[in-house]
Amino acid sequence: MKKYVQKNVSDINLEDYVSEYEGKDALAEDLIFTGGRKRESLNGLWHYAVDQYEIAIRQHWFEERTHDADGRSLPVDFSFDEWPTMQLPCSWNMQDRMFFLYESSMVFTRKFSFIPDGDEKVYLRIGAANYLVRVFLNKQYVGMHRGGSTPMCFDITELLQRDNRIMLVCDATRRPEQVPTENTDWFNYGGIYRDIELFRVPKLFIRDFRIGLTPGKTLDRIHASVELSEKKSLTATLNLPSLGHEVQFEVKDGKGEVSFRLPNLQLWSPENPKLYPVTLEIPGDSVSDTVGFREIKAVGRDLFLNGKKLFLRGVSCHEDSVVNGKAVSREEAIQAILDAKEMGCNFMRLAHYPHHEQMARLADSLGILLWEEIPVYWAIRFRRPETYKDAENQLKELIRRDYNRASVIIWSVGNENADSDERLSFMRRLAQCAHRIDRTRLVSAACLVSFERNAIEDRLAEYLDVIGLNEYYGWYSPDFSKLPELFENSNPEKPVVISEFGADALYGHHGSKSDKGTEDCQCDVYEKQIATLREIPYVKGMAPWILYDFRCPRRTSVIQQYYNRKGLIAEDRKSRKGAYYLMQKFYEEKAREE
Ligand code: GCB
Repeated sequence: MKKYVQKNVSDINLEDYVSEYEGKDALAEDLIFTGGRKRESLNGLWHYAVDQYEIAIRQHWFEERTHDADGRSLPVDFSFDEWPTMQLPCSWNMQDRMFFLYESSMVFTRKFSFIPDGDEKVYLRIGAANYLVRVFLNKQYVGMHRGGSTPMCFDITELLQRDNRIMLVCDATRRPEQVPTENTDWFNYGGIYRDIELFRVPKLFIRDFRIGLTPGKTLDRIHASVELSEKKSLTATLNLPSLGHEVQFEVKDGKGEVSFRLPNLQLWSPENPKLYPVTLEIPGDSVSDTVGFREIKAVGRDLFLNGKKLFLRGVSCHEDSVVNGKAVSREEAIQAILDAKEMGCNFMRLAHYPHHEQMARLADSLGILLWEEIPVYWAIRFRRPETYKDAENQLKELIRRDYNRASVIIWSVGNENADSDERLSFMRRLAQCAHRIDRTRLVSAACLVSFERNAIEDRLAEYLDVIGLNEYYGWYSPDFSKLPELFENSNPEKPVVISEFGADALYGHHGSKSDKGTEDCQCDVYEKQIATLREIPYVKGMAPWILYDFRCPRRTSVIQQYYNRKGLIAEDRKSRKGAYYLMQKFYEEKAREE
């Protein structure tokens, strides 16, 4: 009792109540390969409380001290099982008007039972929680995760019981040192908004499994690698049943790789999204996946897919839904791909952070190429080593999550940050990291332009394979004649992909071409952009901004009403603006040229 009272009193004067939770971060290396594994879902109704003052962690609610050592009841500020409930996963902003603009901490808790099954390990995996989440199980602190869009795994084997209480404290505060920072051009949805699951694995298990086509002349060589949970040596078996191919290889000290030819392979492409089931087995464990095999290459100023010249007919896309916020449903994800395909796209830029992993799986099976990105976005604090670590970890988590997805061809290490030595060093290290871990994809970023010389000029370009360029001629830069001039003044050694261009338009709002916010003005910008871009030999693709109008607190004009209106389709995902059809016509022509 004495201890508790003292603690409680000291809590109210505690300046640093956070540091005791530091240093137990779930990182990319902690992720486990989940393909083919049985999952036990913890999605469903969770009790919740709004916790603006972070009392849950200040007062150690997870300890559930409701009685003193002599059994006398104590006053407490929580009542877990009487709190209201919320269906997780979700963006809390969409659950109640009261939470619409809430950007701080929320506590979630539930009970669940667990039946142990022999000598196993158990991992808790959360698909994503924005931005910080701290995990507590059965009165113990398990660990935390930073980064609002990538998955995390926690080993909870030792803490699990038959009857369990889990508590998640999710903090959506925007902070300058995070990735992204406090200032973005999208809505900061809070919550545990992707699946919460348990995975049981044997003591010695397959932690990571990667497979893909080896870049080269013959395009029939497969490369696979495995990482075990322990530094053991054994024989692994890889099986591609539909090709009648099985191969065994040695794993030494927990790591192994194999390379072999498959002459009767059909390559994956948007036109022929051929996928093969594959399994990997070690004694006592096995995983599986469904994968496509393709080669993406940049040579000089050209892009090649499976040895054939490629033009990226793309569109950018946010993860944002009027109804579900950032927790877009599977149906909405499918619809986004189909709306893009109907416009003639073979490519989507998933801006500006890792979207739900289902997106790349759907892109694999529906046939669309992807650019995936981490939120190294406006005003990153490039000097802070911890900020770099956070960004690099998000990149590694994304690559680990989606390595086996044939649809993903580009990792983007960031978007629009002003030139400085710190920015160059930060983003160069990220690009080098992506290249080091993945030799089968291209690395890009939305690069810079020199305004004095009006030319594409970015010191970062040296470390990239593709130069991404966001340009808003006809919109933020009203003098459109500067765009052809920019291209004339530039002589890039690498393919350029226009990662953004666009203009705002409120669906159904008409006027003159110079009336900002009308469809007519948006169409005018698109017509000029298309006419210019189609003539530039080194422009090897484009991803206009953006497929759907999306929520954004920065956008307060009468036209915008808290939406960025640059969508080719309105936020209802139905109303197509005139510019959608202009792009469709252009992409039809482009496709015919191929
Ligand atoms: C940009 C940003 C994007 C914004 C867009 C705009 O350059 O990359 O995130 O939403 O411009 O609409 O201003």
